[in-house]
Amino acid sequence: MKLLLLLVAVGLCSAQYNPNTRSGRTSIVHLFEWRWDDIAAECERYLGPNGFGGVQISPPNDHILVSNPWRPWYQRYQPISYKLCSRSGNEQQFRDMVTRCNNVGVYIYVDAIINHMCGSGGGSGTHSSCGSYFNAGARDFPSVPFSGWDFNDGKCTTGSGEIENYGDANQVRNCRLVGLLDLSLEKDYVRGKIVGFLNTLIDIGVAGFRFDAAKHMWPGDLKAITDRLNNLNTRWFAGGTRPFIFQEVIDLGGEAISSSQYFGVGRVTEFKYGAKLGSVIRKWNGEKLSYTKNWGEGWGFMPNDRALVFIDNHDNQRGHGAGGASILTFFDARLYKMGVGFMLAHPYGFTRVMSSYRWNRNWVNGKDTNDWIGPPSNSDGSTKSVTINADSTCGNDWVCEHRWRQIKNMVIFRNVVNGQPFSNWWDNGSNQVAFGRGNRGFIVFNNDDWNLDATLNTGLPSGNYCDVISGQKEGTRCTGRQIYVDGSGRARFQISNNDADPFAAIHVDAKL
Ligand code: AAO
Repeated sequence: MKLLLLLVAVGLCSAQYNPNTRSGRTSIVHLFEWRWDDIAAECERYLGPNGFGGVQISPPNDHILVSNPWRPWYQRYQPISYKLCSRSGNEQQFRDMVTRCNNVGVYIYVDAIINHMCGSGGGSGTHSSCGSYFNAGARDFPSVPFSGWDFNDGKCTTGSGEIENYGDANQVRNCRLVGLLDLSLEKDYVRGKIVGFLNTLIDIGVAGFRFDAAKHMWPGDLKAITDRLNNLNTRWFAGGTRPFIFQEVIDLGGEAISSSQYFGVGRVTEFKYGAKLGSVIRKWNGEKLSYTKNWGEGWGFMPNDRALVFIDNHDNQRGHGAGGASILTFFDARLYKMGVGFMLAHPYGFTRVMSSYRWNRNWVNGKDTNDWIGPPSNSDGSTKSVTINADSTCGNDWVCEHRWRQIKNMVIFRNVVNGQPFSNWWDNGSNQVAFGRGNRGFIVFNNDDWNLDATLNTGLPSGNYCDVISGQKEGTRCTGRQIYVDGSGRARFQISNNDADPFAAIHVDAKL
């Protein structure tokens, strides 16, 4: 009996909800559209040394090449086959990246596009990243192979064959999402092809998957697929480790499909998180930072141990997907850093940091007509590499939010306070708040239009601390402001509303 209980406990710990990050590493970063060679280098030179747990990569498999508009980022969300050649590199480069990142304890999470193939109007020819022949109109994808039998055309009941009403779960799951040919995941043959693709990736050494468009797949089909996945590669992971699963389900309420239907399969993206926090930090709709005292489940979010949280993602930073105008992005850098800082300090959810490339936005009637623009690229369409400047920022229009001092230091903060309770909350009834994580870390925000000057109970041991937002500890010195915590754990914070970053954070590893 005791052995059985132990086995159950071990099973739960190593289940699909566990991110499988190396012990003490608590966040992943989405290196959107990065090349495999650049990711491998970034794991070694930056992510490993700075405590990042892993990388969500762009879809690694064969995808359509779209010419109008020219090579948009979204072409990678239109699979042609499961061969591993994409805009980010070939199979050899992919394997090399996984090995090099794993070897420095930074694991790879694959964006898996398994709901559909390319759009119905994708044409026929060999315009795919691997040069594979296909014929979208004829539903012919010989490199898998898939044929007409493998799609849901017959099951969809709308006249257009498209999803017309998100209030009807059958439509959402059996019809086409924006024209994308919808795979029939109830078929054992189709499941087998997808399982084969995912198991190939697992055997190469990846640690888990984002299931794209999970809302558009039946949870039972996803369960049947995940149950057939291999355990992770024992070259890097303990025997019996299950792949981490997080599913893209947009649930802002008011539709037929809810996140909770997917909890049996794995974690789920909590889209309310970034939408709400964006409103709070922008002070829209009467929101105040002081209202976040019960942030998390208290705000109607899904259970903590099921949530994958983020401030923005590759869709809603450019008006795709959901969340709307409140979403904070690097374009609003000052507010964005506060938002990401809040997320990384707060215990709720498993955190994902976004890393983007820059493009010129062009607003026309509330829509960015440049929302399609792909990664920085050369004239032949190949993606430019990520260059690193002397000050450790990135060149070639790669934004590298994850390298911003404030964000990188908060990724470290989250590791330092891992497992500690939410504690020592303080607020001024408006937009000045502070909270700690047990006796390991403390953060203070001033999002009001006046100065903050308060002596607060931090819960930290007495001593001099380096604020990791205005600077950081380098050797024995602090490049930013210093905070003195007295013998009773109290410290005075003065944060001007005009500070470059109107927040401060201290933790025990930044004690001087
Ligand atoms: C492209 C072209 C299309 C063309 C198609 C095929 O843009 O014009 O027809 O190719 O040729 C990405 C791009 C798409 C692109 C696609 C394929 O975003 O523009 O289509 O690649 O290249 C829904 C899904 C969600 C999806 C999101 C974009 O539920 O899964 O749309 N995200 C993922 C990826 C995304 C990718 C795909 C899926 C496809 O992250 O990058 O698409 O692989 C409601 C629903 C949401 C729904 C949104 C948008 O949201 O709830 O489920 O997301 O609508 O349709 C308020 C509501 C909120 C609502 C929102 C927007 O906020 O509260 O619920 O308004 O109405």
